[in-house]
Amino acid sequence: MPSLPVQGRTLVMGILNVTPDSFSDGGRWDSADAAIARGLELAREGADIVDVGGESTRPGAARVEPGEEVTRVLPVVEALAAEGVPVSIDTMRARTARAAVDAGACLVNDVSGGLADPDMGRIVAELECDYVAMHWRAHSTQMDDLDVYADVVGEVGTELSERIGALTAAGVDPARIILDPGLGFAKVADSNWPLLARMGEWSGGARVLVGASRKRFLGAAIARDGIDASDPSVREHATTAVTTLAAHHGAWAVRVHDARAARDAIAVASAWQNATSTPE
Ligand code: PMM
Repeated sequence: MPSLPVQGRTLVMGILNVTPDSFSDGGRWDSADAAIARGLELAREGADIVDVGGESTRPGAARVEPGEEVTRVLPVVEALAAEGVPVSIDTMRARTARAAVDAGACLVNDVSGGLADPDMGRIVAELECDYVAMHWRAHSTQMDDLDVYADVVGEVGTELSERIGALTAAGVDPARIILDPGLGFAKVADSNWPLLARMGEWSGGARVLVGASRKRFLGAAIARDGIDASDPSVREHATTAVTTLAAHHGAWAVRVHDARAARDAIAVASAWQNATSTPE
């Protein structure tokens, strides 16, 4: 089974949504064959990990039946792992996480940080795999109403610490937990930027995953006359800018649609960083 790479640079997690309705790539890879081909392409283009998801979490999305989620993701996880591609499973359900890890996934990416399924902590502890705990307040039908913070950095930090407490109480090794600020989840435009700019304050030294790719808050930042930033693909250059900055500030990984652009940005950030520490 392929395992998580260790590279000494920010890793690239390529997004592979096997769904009909995700906000940027929904419907493009919703047959197993198309999804597997896309996963292999992401790996060729530089993704260190391919993140396979079978349930859209775009704002307003309805939940998918558990059986349908497993049917969508399992053949894709199995085929990519068999080809030696490190795979993460993007799910809020412990049952899907277990099936995917049994099929070869090496990382569980849970946008709810264990809040959506009370069995998640126990199952991840049993699976002994790495686990992304993302900051989350509610399912997609309600999340935009929960962008209510007096101090977004402090509150996200506190709520993530509570998740770490619950997960470790369920037996998860804290060193296995990667934190994610949940950009766009219960965060409309302005709440996202302090979480990026002040990563060290809410993360408490844990590994950080940044998932900004093509999200609405980037569209809001780049909107100007002549630019229709309501189309997610128009936000790609802004995504690459975030990747460069996230890599410069030591993010463990970025979760992106365009793996090649992310690898180029990370290479630039590494070259810059190396030059600052090399004597003239
Ligand atoms: N965003 C989406 C889905 N899964 N997982 C993590 N860890 N972090 C994110 O920000 C995140 C995620 C929604 O975006 P998509 O529809 O492009 O997958």
